[in-house]
Amino acid sequence: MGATISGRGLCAGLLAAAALSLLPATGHAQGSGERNPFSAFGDLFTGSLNRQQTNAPQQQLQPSSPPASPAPSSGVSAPKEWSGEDGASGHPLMTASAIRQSAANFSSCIAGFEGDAIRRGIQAENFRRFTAGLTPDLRIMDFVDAQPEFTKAVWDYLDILVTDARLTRGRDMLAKHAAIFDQAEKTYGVDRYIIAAIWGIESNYSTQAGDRPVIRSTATLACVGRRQKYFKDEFLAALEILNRGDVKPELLKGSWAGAFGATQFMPTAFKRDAIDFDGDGRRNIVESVPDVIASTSNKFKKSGWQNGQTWGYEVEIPQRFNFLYADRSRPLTMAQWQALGVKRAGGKPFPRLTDQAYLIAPGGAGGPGFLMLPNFKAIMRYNPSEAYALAIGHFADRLRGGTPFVQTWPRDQRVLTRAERYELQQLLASRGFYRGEPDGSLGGKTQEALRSYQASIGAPADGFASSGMLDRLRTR
Ligand SMILES: [Ca+2]
Repeated sequence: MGATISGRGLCAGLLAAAALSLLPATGHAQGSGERNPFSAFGDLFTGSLNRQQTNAPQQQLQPSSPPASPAPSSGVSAPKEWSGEDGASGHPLMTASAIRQSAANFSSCIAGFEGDAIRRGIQAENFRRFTAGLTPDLRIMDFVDAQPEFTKAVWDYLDILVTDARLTRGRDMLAKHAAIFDQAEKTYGVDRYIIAAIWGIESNYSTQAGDRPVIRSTATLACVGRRQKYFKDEFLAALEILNRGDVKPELLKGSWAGAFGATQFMPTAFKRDAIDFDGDGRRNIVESVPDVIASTSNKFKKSGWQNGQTWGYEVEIPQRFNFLYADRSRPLTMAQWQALGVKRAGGKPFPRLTDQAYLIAPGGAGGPGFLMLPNFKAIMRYNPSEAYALAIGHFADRLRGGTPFVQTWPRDQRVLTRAERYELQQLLASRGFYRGEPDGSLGGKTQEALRSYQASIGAPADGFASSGMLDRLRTR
């Protein structure tokens, strides 16, 4: 499973890499597959981040050589914007020739889904209407296997996502739709500020929800590339949306992986969780604010959101702390954390000392710590990236009137590029700390190796692969 892909387009891989630097050990292993068809980190940050960040990542994704012409025998002219290159995953279905072959076979592939569509209650006539003239969007194949060279630190994402403009807009939306939020909170028991944060970060309050037709994207992915089985279900679920008339065909647009609407539901998630809250008979998460708020609240409720609790706390980690405690598989009670010297930032007490939480330190020993309560996992079920979930939780707190984080981030540090990550692994291997094959991705083995190295030089063993650590490895 590539760690750099998401349906949210170009920046997602960057965020995924940031998430990698957060918790490599567990990040690699998971991936709900729900909104996250490719990467362990999911469909990250649609609109807002993409659009603000488009330039750099797009440059990265420019083909290094001129796009190859489609094979003359294919009979399909591939969209010009596809690089025409083999995918980086090395998957046999991601080679340029396999992509061309699948594209040539696209119409018959789609026609082959008619029986399944009919079994789902879609009339043959509708199936043909919804799929008439459909062509593959091969540009998506570049996104599927993209491996961004440069990555951003978690504080960069927080800067980009938690802005005054977005907060102001969020407060306006909370005021404007207060009655709907009231009703949804009563019905689903999910904090309105979390829902408003999701809405703001996923689509900047419905203004940036993606512009790729969901039918075309999911059809492409169902017939071309390495995740066809997964996307067949998404494609058929998208057809069901049109067949029921929940969303108008011209408004069913979204990310390249098919996440759509104000809070970016994948079609299967829509099928499972979307709610008609305004009672017009349609579950319309594109146009209806009540449907958006209720559908998103319902999804959170099903993900185990605990009513009346928060997601976690910023904490101060004491000097000489043993960072092996910063392990998401090792929750402790607040009383135990206090006994270890961990304090709530800003001097406030923890409300309940019996709460269980796990510790993360996304900027290493030089940045803030966070104790994460069970609701943090509910946010991560929406999108399995720790950086994403932290941004959502913090945004929600700010909407509620909370302050910015108290502690500073190690802004002098830089997250490593892919080449630097590779070098870090090589250097750790040459010193006997790393035994795996260097691959440029910071998995659990690399983090363990880095911790051992840090301990050997008397540095805090936080496993944070910073530019400073690489410099240190280079020189001794
Ligand atoms: Ca409705």
